[in-house]
Amino acid sequence: MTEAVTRGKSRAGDSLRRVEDDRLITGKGKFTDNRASAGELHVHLVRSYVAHARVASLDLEAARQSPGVVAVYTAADLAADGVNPFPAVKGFTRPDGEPMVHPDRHAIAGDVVRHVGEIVAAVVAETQAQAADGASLVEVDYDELPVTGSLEQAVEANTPAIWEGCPSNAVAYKEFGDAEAVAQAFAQAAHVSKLDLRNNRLVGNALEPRTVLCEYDAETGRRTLRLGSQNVHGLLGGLSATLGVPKETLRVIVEDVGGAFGIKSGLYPEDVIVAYAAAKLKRSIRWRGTRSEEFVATVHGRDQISHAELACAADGRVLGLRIETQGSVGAYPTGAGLAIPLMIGPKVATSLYHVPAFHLQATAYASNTAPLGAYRGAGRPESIYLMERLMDQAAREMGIDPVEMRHRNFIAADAFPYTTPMKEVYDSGKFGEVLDRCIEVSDWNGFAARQAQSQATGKLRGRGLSCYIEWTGAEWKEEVRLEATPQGLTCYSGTQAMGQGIITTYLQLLSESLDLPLEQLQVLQGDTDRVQGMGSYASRSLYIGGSAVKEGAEVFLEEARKLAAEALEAAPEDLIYQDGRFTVTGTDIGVGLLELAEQQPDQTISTTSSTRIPVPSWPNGAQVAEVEVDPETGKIQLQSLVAVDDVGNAINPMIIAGQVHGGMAQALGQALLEDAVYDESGQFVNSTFLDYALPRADDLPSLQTELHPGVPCETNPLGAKGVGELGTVGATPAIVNAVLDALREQGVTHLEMPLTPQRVWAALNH
Ligand code: SMO
Repeated sequence: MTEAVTRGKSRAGDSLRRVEDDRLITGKGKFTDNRASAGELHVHLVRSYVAHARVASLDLEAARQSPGVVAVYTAADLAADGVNPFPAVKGFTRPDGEPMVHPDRHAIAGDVVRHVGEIVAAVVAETQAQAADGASLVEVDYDELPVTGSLEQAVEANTPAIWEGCPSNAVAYKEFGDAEAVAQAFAQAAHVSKLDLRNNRLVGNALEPRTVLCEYDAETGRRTLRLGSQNVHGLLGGLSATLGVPKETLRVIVEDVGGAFGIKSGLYPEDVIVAYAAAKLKRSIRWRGTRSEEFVATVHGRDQISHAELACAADGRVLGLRIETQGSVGAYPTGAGLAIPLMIGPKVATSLYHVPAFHLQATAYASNTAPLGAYRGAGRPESIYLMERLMDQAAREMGIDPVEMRHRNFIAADAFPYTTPMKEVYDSGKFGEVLDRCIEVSDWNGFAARQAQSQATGKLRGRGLSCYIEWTGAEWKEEVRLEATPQGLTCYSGTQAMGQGIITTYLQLLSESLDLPLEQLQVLQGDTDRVQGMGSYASRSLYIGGSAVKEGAEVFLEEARKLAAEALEAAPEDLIYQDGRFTVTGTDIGVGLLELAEQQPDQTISTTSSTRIPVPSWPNGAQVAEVEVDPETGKIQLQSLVAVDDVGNAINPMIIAGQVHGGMAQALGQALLEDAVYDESGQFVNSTFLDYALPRADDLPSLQTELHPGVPCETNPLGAKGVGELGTVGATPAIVNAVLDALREQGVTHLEMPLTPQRVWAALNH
């Protein structure tokens, strides 16, 4: 690790301070809501307060007469103007093998609303306050329908069907592995551990609520949508299909994004409504989401129930694993909402263990709740939580040390490439070494002394462990364009910054490859007119997009070398490139890169290249948590949390540490605090920060993170493994396992997340 620098040259491996931060922490961020647009109008959305109903009537007259109101739209207006439902989600089958059917999702609901917060009308006015006033005058009559208010209700027999043609609310199903082989393994087992648990439903709660601004170009009729999105081209595609207009008539621009974590990766109804109104009224239109709206109208994360059984030999070696998972998709399916329980989670269901026999059945259920989607980890936290709870339980039941239990089951360091029962190929890993290092750093073996100290103050102390691996990726290709002008060099990338420091990381790669100082380099993202690419999610940016940056720099230098050879009348191979300058070997005749750009007819040197990394990376690690529980109140205080991670080659260790820290905090939220609760009538009970608890600074101890060196990824030129979600995947089970360890002597063997003081106290006083 070298000294942090902000100017001059940098390279892979530097803990370069984030170039983004100076601007972001001094109020110079360019978030969508910071941008004023001349003559803009404001939208206020009328949202359903019931979970399931026929919209019997809508009275818009009073709203239309309200001061400042310019227009009021309903589903009928959008339909009359050719707006389509959201693109259908395809490729899934129901439990009976028939193709999945799902109701059309409209930007503004038509006849039926299926969750609280669904939009039934949009009021456009000169000011935000006038739009809100107008919206308050919209009269909606709902004929209420029977409600399936939660996943738990949906999985029960005979609950009200909420999608036509889907009588059981079981909307899609997948099965993996070999049921027969698993049955045989269980028949031979010395011990079987069984576990039922729930993975609590979470709200993403990005620091920046969504704002959508659409500008209308009167001359061309072209619309520019500005918002925080993880994937401008994905959004453009969905928007153009839904609006029924060619992509060329739309442009999507993303500037700064105040946190996304998956929830800003897809098309939202608000995007469609704002773009629709802009064309209809030929004005700029803004929707600014309130925190309350974000609770009920962004996609939610997790929400799964699982039953798992682990068959072991007498020495603790796993013989077989059987899992049944029920995942919620909410009121309407999103691609991610289905893929998470049915495809992505299962990819790591056997985690970093050798599991000889494996069988998994996953079913997705509809309910009258907000749609589910991606949220940091998206399937991997659910699978790893299940596996690590099961590993700890099996170890305890068999009287095996939990560290030893893992060691007996790790995929061996000499077994790579290793093909899992899910047919995934792990390229590299040293799981045993990583765990041993985490045991050492966390002083696992010095626990007894700390436990005695806690006891002396009347507290119960526990230590917990988790080992984890992550599938990362999807959309395995990225394109970059490098463009040198006399002013400097710009790299255009279709991956997307959203606070994760990717610009800094790319600048390091560019500075190293091009041997140029940082002040001559910039990275441009988030504009469908200027970049190509598939955006940022699933920890894909660095190892796919960064690999594309590195290869793009090589392609660019190749082209520049040719141009320099012409300019210097020398053979390309006789040129030496150093410090941004080509020099003819053995002379001082040369030309600088930017100077060379200036000599070109259009004063530009530009190359475009595309890089394919066709396989995932497999970051992995181990975490140890220690907690103190106050038996009087049930309150848990996290005392320490240590992570040792294998992220392959580290491009910026400081940024990685920040990513892991943030992930750990989010994981603590799920473990101890957060739960989006719907009641039986489909009301979202705790949809405000008064009732939905996010982690705060004093919930967290000083976090310790370390990277395990020497396990580069074998399948991309950077040798990097994705890191964005890793901390979240690992910390949740470590914390819960620690709490269960603390309560073990009291006979508590199971608790559901979040481990609130009430739940802990009740378990201690049952
Ligand atoms: S949960 Mo992510 O942005 O794939």
